[in-house]
Amino acid sequence: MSNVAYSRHDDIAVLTIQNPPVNALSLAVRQGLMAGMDQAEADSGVRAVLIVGEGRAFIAGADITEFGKTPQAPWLPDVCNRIEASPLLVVGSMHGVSLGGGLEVALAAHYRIAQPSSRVGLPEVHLGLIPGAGATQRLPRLIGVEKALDAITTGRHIKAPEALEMGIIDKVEEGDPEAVGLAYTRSLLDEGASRRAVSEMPSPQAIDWHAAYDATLKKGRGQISPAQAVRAVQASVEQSFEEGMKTERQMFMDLMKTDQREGMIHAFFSERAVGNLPELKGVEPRALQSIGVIGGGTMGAGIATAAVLAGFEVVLIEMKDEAAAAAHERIAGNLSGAVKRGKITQQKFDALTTVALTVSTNYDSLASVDLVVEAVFEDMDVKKDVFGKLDAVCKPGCVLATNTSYLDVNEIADSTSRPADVIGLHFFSPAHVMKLLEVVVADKTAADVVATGFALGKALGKTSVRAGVCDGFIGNRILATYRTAADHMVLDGATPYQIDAALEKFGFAMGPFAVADLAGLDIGWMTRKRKAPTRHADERVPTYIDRLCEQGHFGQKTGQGYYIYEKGKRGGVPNPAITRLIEEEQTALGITPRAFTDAEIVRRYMSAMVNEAAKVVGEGIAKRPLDVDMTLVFGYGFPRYWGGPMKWADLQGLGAVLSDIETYAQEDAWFWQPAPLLTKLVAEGRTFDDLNKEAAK
Ligand code: 3H9
Repeated sequence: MSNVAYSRHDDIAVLTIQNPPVNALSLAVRQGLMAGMDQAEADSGVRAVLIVGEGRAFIAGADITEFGKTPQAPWLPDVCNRIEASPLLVVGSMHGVSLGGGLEVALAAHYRIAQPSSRVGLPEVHLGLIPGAGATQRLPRLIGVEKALDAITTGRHIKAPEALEMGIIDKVEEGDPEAVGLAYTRSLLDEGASRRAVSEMPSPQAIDWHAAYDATLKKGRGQISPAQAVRAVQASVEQSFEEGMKTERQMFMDLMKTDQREGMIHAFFSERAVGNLPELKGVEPRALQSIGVIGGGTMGAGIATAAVLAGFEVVLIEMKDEAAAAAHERIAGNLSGAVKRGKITQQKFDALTTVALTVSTNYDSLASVDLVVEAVFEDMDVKKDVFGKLDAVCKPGCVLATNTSYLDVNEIADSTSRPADVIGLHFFSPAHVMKLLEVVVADKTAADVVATGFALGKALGKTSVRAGVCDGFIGNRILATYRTAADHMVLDGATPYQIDAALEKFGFAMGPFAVADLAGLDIGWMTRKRKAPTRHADERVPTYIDRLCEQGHFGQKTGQGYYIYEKGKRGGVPNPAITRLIEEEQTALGITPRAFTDAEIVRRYMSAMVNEAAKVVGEGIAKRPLDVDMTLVFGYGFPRYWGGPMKWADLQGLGAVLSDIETYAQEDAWFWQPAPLLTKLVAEGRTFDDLNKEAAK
């Protein structure tokens, strides 16, 4: 059955794409477009063709589910060339989104009209690809190289009014897409407008390709597709249209075979699967209108900021008047950042800081809220005290959430009279910016409370991941392990600076030591003290950094940590005191430092991460490997183009990762105990992705 309907309105043929939910360009749609063009040209009296999409979008692009399979004819570039070459006048009427191949179909049309609310874009780079159906050749001819490079290398969604200004579309008009498209086509016919093929427009002007390529490569932190896009656009200047199309096709096919393409498509689907939990099927979340926040420090203020921005009424509780005033100021500061970035108006700012937000020192103000998030000091007794007060004042059915990063949510829940209403909602700082939310499900948490946690995450624009209860949940537990691997390498001879540089080259936003400085070294110091009594005798724990903390140096906030930070300067320079402290510890432990290659640093760091992640999945703390992948990508700066650590491990081959772990275990059998799940998968010849697929059945 064709997914493209043919209809006729006087001398205009209308091709309506019908492939829900987003009109992806599947084989049937490509065949339907070809057949529709043939029919229109054979239909006597037809002078023009209008292409529209049914449902919520014009076309969201090529069908991503077909990637990795042998491409079947007709290929999309040929479909686009077929449309453009038609002797009839072809018009595209766009609504919703027109992305990737969807915009390429529109660029093959001779004229484009769009709804004011619609968006266009070429997001292929976010899938590890470049546009593969002519956009790298047509767009520069239509709007010039610089604007085309901006659209193609960023993959950003461009709103119709801006697209009009850029010259991507010809007209913006509100109305039914078919009706508006027909009226526009009619006016073009009446004016005697001629066919206008973008491929026949003159070649665009060259730019400094070297500089553009280098800048794009650097910005992508190792991601190759945006830089390849620069090369493809270069071909639009230096080659004929036909040759340029061949160059683009070759690059597209080459990128299709890369690990980065696989990683990014894994991320695309995992991002959508992460909130799709079998336990939530058919479970309705509780109604959410007002949110309470306990504690107005950086975290509490960030959560309150995110909540007012999402339209919730917020009641924030602080202990004293001065702290309440400081919390209000912090939230206002966050919101004025949103005004500066043009995200909200000054008028909205005024409403959010007055009407939507109440700051109080009285718990009774929480009597009618639907959900409370506690973000007070990380101490079990303090938390239990807060939950006791919440238990007393909150209405029945109110969700009681803790933002703890590692404390036992079961213990907190059991300290109340309503453990089924208690859940962990672990935000990441700054909470109004960071995308990740760990929804921590305790033993007695009710299913509709879990659903409410996910609903809140969605309303706040977060990517929410389900986690079970353990020390550190998914993210911080894995972080503790790979951080330890980095610490061990420092003791053995790699410098923190070499480690940071190697991991940044691998694609992390920041290396682990720069991150520690940013988060505050006092956090790790406190954790080491907390864990000291239960530490196993074989555990290697470096203490050199404790010496720095003892002197009151906690990283960026005090100006000194692994790096020294000068006021007004971005980033820091290596701290010579650290080098000295490391040498002293090596001497005390009788270690002769050895050299590490960058490759070994990455391998050890990643092996530690994957091994702990496999334990987290094996123990059911994360339900699926993809939950770990999304936690690391959205909360820990893991390079999206690897898809996440579990996907990275699949791409390396699990056997190779296990064999590395077994090799490292010969030096430190305590730290490098292979995860039973990893050993099992290797023995069975299966991958982490097999587990994801089984969970989706
Ligand atoms: C390309 O075009 C290459 C060409 O240059 C060259 C080819 C030769 N294919 O996100 P949602 C599914 S590359 C298949 O939840 P929203 C999605 O998985 C492509 N399926 O909704 C989900 O399925 P389910 C360039 C797709 O409203 C459902 O649709 N295009 C595709 O939040 C709803 O999606 C892109 O990269 C697809 N192309 O967002 C666009 N797109 O219900 C990628 C969506 O089973 N897509 N699905 O979970 C998006 O950015 C968003 O999905 C979109 C809608 C903005 C469209």
